[in-house]
Amino acid sequence: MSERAIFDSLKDLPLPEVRFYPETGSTNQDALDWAAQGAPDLALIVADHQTAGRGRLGRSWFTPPGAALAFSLILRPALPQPDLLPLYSPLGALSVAMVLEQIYALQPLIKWPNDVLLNQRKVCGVLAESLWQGNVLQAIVLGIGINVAPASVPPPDQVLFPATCVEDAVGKTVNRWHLLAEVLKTVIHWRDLLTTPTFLTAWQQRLAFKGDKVRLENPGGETFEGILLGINPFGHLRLKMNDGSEQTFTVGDLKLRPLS
Ligand code: BT5
Repeated sequence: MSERAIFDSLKDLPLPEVRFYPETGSTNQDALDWAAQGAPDLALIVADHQTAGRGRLGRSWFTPPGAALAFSLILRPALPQPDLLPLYSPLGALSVAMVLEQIYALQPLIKWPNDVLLNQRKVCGVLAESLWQGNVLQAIVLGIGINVAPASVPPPDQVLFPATCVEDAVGKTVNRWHLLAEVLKTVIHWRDLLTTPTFLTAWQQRLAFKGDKVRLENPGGETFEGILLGINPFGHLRLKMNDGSEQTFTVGDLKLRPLS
């Protein structure tokens, strides 16, 4: 792996600073620390190997060396709008899904709110974290992990949901840095469109398990079952419950599983 190849692939993007680490704990942690020290908007951290990659709720994210993409982009919203925070992980998922469609002719779906699936298996996870000073939002760290080569797929007993990688779906090797550049380009394009119907439509069109019976589980173990109808204009998930009523669920720490 050549560091030069990474910087070359990113050279046409408006990134003020890029840090590449052959190995680190978590690029999200690095980016939060860097943001606290004043990193500019669109500062980027990329790692080849994460030893403490993280998911939501203290879960871990597997990133072995030489096989995956793991990166964190620092976003400093010009007008900090905390109510838009729940839309940032879908922004990451939508961007990855669109690139997989456009470049590799794949048919990814987005498992609400933050996973990208290929053939009903997880190929990418997104973790958006925020940095606050008092009650003022300072920065958002958009962390994205993509399984590229087969070695990046965790063993089945280490995952809550089946996993896969881009190369298995494409059937040939994929240039990680090219994929990285395309995803970043797409994130930069869509970040300004979060409040538009176009963003919600693009997300909804790719929503996994639409019309299927699903179960949502909150961190307290409480479960909700219903037919997945779609998302509302705030990005909340809409379910038709067993009694025929419609209920919405905010993007949070809910686990979604198909029941079929
Ligand atoms: C996520 O959390 O899916 C968010 C993952 C975000 C990872 C990126 S990598 C760059 C940046 N730096 C970080 O430290 N994190 C971000 P969640 O929905 O909670 O899913 C976590 C679960 O996914 C784990 O508990 C495993 O079951 C499973 N998992 C772990 N590694 C995986 C992988 N490589 N591929 C597929 N599934 C995985």
